[in-house]
Amino acid sequence: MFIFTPKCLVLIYYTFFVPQSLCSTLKKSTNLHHNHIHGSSSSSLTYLWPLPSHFTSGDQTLSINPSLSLSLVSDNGVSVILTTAFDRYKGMIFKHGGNGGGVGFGLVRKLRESLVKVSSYEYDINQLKIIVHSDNEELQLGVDESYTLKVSKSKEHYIVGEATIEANTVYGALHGLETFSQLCFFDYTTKTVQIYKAPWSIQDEPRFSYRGLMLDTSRHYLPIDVIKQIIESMSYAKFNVLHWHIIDEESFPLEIPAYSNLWKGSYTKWERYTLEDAYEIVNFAKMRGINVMAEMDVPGHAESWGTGYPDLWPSPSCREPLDVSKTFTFDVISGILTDLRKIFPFELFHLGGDEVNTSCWSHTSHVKEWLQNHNMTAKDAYEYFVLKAQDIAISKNWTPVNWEETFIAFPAKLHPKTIVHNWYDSGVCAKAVAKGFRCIFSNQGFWYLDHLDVSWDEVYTAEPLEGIYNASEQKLVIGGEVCMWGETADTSNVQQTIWPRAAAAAERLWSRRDSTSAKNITLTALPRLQHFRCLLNRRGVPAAPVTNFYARSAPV
Ligand code: CP6
Repeated sequence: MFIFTPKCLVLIYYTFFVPQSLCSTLKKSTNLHHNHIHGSSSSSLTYLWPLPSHFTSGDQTLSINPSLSLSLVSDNGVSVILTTAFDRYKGMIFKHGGNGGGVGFGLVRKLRESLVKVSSYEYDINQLKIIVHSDNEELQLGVDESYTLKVSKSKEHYIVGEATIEANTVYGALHGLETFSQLCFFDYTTKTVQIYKAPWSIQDEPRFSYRGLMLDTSRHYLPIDVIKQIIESMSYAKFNVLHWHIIDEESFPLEIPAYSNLWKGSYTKWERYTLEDAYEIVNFAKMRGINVMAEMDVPGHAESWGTGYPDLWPSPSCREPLDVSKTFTFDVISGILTDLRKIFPFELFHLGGDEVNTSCWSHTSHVKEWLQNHNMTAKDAYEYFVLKAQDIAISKNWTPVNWEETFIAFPAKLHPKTIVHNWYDSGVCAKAVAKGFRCIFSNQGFWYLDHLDVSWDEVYTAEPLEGIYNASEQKLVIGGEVCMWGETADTSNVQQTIWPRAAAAAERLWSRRDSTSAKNITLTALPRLQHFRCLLNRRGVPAAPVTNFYARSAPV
């Protein structure tokens, strides 16, 4: 339930009704309209986030027809992903109307358009052309996300302007649409949507193929609509993986048909996901170019499994880690993975493996006996458990991802396809790639969003390739991820905690390393990020202010 305290009302006001002008005049450095109207384009900033890898701009201002049409050029039919994305972006671009009245209601606009025949010659850009070279819409790690975007005014006055996105896949085209939408500004004087600094020529591609955000739905349940809002907002910053930390020790909110008592570990029957809910989330994400990587964290962080199946606990007083001595434990893991395979097509699956305290295994008589019979220490049994879970995942055609403790404990035994997920020790990715493993960077000192004392610039300057100099080792760092652990976040504050700092990591992961250097960070990155935060607010995302007085090193 949402409780409407006075603070909430203020928040809702700012979230949904804050006028664009208020948000963009909060800081004198974001006075972009002034710059553009007076044509000092070369000195003004490019208000794109994340910054494209290559771009050139000019000094023309182009108006966009609110009845902008889509021309799709592809080999094989019409892509629903692109047509629905086009409609979504049109809604965002023309949120304020923009056809004379300045009214945001589509109905009013349609009425006016039917009464007054709007000539397309009133506008410079009437059509957005999207060219996609491949009709393969499979979304996997390393999918081609590059695109080019060109916006220009024709030299011949009787031919109108052109806006063209060209990409190899629909997922590159989606990024092109996002960039196009960020070029569009509502001008309060003319009440039209305009693109400044045209002609634009943008050639863009991501620096890293894995750009993730982790959500934890075990510590606090997050309703499906909230997860969808977060996925939608992730696409604005060109994130491409939602790491869904579904289950943990506190609650088991997911339906598993093979072992239907498992979700008895949910908080309440209203705080759980059916497999259909999960499928809906995966599909919603795919429509936005985002993969969902599910996590089943074992053998630690799994106490909630035993609510439905107490046999998974070594004993009533030893509820974690899961009982390594029973075949039933691995039957349940296998059942979960079989059910989840039907829902999660992404090749990566996260098996956790972090923070495992095995001491109560050694203090539980039947487990102790099993260890002795198998000539194992408790640490050996931890390795045995993680590797067995890996084998099950691999047999179901998954690439395993594990938290760094597994690599620290038994690097030579991990399956060579394992992706090591750093969180604690800042040197782990360097060590992992030196041994030939792929790595995901999520260092808790910078990229744990629940650490409210980390300021946006500390998030921004964290570098996944720090200390890794060899080019072939650098390639093994597939990217990074910001983690929104759920102990302190639920529906009421989760988006404010994610944004805008997640966007700082998103630019680090997308844009070229030389454009994200610490130099001039407050001059170029800060006003652009403030602008992006306002864009989030205008699109209905309750992103917090960029700088605050609580953070360790809020820049001036
Ligand atoms: N839950 C799980 C957590 C954390 C981890 N795993 C965690 C540990 C330390 C901090 C924040 C989060 N809450 N399952 C570690 C990967 Cl500071």
